[in-house]
Amino acid sequence: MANWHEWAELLERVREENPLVHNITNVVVTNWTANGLLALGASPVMAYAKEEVGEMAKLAGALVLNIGTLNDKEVEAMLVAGQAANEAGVPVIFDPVGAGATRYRTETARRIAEQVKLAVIRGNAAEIANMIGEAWTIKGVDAGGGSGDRVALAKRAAEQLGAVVAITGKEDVVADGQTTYLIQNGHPLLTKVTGAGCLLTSVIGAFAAVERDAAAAAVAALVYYGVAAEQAAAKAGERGPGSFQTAFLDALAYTSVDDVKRHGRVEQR
Ligand code: ATP
Ligand code: TZP
Ligand code: MG
Ligand code: MG
Repeated sequence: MANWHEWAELLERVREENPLVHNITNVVVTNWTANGLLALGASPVMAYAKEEVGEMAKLAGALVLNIGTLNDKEVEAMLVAGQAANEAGVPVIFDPVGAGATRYRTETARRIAEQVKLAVIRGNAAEIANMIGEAWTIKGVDAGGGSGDRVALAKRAAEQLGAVVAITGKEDVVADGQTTYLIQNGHPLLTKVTGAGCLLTSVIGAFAAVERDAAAAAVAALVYYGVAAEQAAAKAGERGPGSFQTAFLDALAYTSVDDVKRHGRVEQR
């Protein structure tokens, strides 16, 4: 494995380059995503109209597509933006929120993956399984009680979808078809903050904007995010999810490359 400690330094590159991240995301997490990207040191923009998304995507360092509260108009804009980003060589990161919960979500997630070249797809195990036609229980937008080999699932999905796949949960798995990485950082309180996954997908976008190796960008983003959550939980976890959420936003800003190298738990499989 390329030394993941080297990849951890991408955090500094994000902060130096302050990349523009174009998000077409859901109504639940819009403000949280913008604030999280600002705390990290990236520059967020949300733009949804099909009349402008192609132009915006081409200006950005990365495009993030998220189907959390999808509708036809937005999906059309996602396809326009995705294709413009592909033409301009801008990496596209996809969050298939709720794929498998309804037919519309599953079909849309697959359609986006077919029509747009995706650099990274990040979701819970159920969403990723359903994208490749495998059954896995899902409860609304949250991972259901399904169980299975998540490492093997990530590998299959990366091969079939031709993208780096990140499956998150208690333990995160990143697969690029050849190599698989396991990241053991994070905190259970992240599951009590809506949009913790969605913001993470946009954070991967910020890292992908400064690093063309999408697996390196995804691993670096995940380990940074998990370490930030651990620091936030140590400071404010006892007070509950509200205090944790605020502390986590702060931790996204102050977590350093050194913290990530010191506390990161990454293995290659
Ligand atoms: P879900 O739809 O299942 O809620 P999500 O899209 O919100 O998923 P998560 O899988 O919860 O996304 O991942 C968001 C972040 O939370 C990741 O950094 C992940 O490592 C972390 N995380 C999730 N569950 C746990 C846990 N039980 N312990 C530690 N970290 C966790
Ligand atoms: N409903 C539709 S999108 C959304 C909810 C609750 C946010 C999901 O965010 P995450 O990051 O998957 O927890
Ligand atoms: Mg969640
Ligand atoms: Mg999610």
